[in-house]
Parts: sequence; structure tokens; C-alpha cells
Amino acid sequence: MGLFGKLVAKLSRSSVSALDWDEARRELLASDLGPALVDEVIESAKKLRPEDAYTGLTSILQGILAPASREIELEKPLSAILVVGINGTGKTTSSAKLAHVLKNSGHSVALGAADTFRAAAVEQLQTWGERIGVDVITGKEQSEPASVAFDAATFARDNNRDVLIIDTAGRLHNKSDLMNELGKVKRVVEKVAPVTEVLLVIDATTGQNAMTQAKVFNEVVAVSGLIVTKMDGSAKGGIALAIERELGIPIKYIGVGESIGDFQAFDGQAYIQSLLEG
Ligand SMILES: Nc1nc2c(ncn2[C@@H]2O[C@H](COP(=O)(O)OP(=O)(O)O)[C@@H](O)[C@H]2O)c(=O)[nH]1
Ligand SMILES: [Mg+2]
Repeated sequence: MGLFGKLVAKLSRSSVSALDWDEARRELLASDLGPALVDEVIESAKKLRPEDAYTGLTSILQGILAPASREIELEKPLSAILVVGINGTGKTTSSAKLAHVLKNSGHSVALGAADTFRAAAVEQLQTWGERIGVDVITGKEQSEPASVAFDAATFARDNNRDVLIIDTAGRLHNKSDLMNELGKVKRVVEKVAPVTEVLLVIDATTGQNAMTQAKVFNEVVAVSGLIVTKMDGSAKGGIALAIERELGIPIKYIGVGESIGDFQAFDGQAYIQSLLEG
């Protein structure tokens, strides 16, 4: 049963007791939706008539989704997309997956490997690039991420690419020097091409900490969309919904596995249906 399945069942009965509401609240809290969103949903749900339970809850949840577009925004002749987030969320994998999607829809894509902290990170992106037939621009190990990003943007411009996706190093949102470095990467790229998207990658299994991550990254580089990874597990991505609600940042893509094709444009309606029905 989906996250809200039990709530629908409760609401459909002729009377809902205070205990029922407490139980519903506890269940929703356990799902990473966060207290603010849970209270909002419960308060709205209390006003529903039993016969309206399903449709009413559907529209409450639809009201949570940001009205912003979920398309990847692109400009001509060249757009840069920055992929950011903390370690291990799936930035490199998602950068490759997105490159693959955009290439398949007719774009000429390049990848920039701006995670210069670990040689393995660059190799990981190069391996993906070879597999999907996309050039990967790299710098030397330990070189400045902003300079690699600048070189990648210059390469993309000079070689008539229309999209450059820049994979960045994982950084903790509480390390201000690393966050400033990310701001620098963005500013340097903007000298060559507009950064039309800053995509924050969050791991669906992270829980409430992802809200803090989103707030800090958003302050530094103005996040334009979320990629929620590891949605192939049991996590329902409740925290992403909470971020979308609180910060108005739309979920654009979800990762549903480790393979290149395990990537889907986020479908709000289908997602809500899965929360209600499972
Ligand atoms: N199950 C699953 N694993 C994923 C997904 N996205 C990434 N991963 C795995 O998560 C791990 C970290 O991914 P990586 O892209 O290296 O993360 P990064 O440190 O943010 O660049 C790797 O083992 C990936 O294969 C996803 O959507 N589902
Ligand atoms: Mg990486």
C-alpha cells in the first residue's frame, strides 16, 4: 500500500477518531515528509468528507507539487548544466544518464569532469562517456575545479556542442570553502555559456538531512531542479516532496537503478498516484 493508502482508508470511514489522526501523523512522519508537510496534509485532510477521501487527498497532494516546469531548460547556442550535491548521492551516474537522455533527444552533448579531488571520479565519468559516446573534458588530478569547468565550457563552445553537463565533486553543505568553490565554478562557466540548470542530486534514502542540503546548496548556487536517486529501493522520496514544497524547487528526474537507462523524467501525477495506491 502506498504511503497515503491507509489515510485514504481511514478517511473513507464515516468517523475518524483523534487516535486515527495521531496514527496517520506518525505514519507519514516515518516517511521523511517532514513535520511541516505532514501537518499541512493532515489539517487539509481533516476537512474532507468521507466520500471525497481519494479525490480530496489527490488534490491536496497535487497542491504540494511546484507549478514550475520539469523540463530541462536549454538556451541556444550552448547551455551549461551543473550537477551538484553531497558525496555518494549519484551525481556522476546521473550526469551520464542525463547526457544519454539529451543525446538521444538530438542534442550534441559534452561532459565536464570537475570532480578533481579523486582520479577515480574522473575515470568513472570517462568510462560512462565512452559507453554513451559523449566527450568528457578532464583536467589534471587536484587541478582547480573552476579551471576544468572553464576548459570544458570553452571546448563545448568551440566544438559546437549545445549542452555541457558538469559533474562536480561531492561536498558537504557545512564546509563553506567548498561551497564557495562551487559558486566560483558557476561564475567561471557563465563567462562562456549560461548555466541554465543547477541540478541538486539527492539520495531518496537520506531523510530529513536532505532538506538542509537543499537549503545550503540553493543559497550558494540557486538550485533549479532536483534529481532524486535510488528510488528503485523502498524509499518513497518523501523528502524530495518536502523540498519541492518548501523551496519551490521541482523534482526533474528520478534515478531508479545503476544502469544508464535507469533514469526517468519525474511524473508528478504518477508519483502521487503511487503514494496513494502503492
Ligand atoms: N540503486 C541505485 N543506485 C544508484 C542510483 N544512482 C547512483 N547509484 C549508485 O550510487 C553510487 C554512487 O554514485 P555516484 O554517481 O558515484 O555518486 P557521486 O559520488 O554523487 O558522484 C554508485 O554505486 C551508483 O551506481 C540509483 O538511482 N539507484
Ligand atoms: Mg561523483
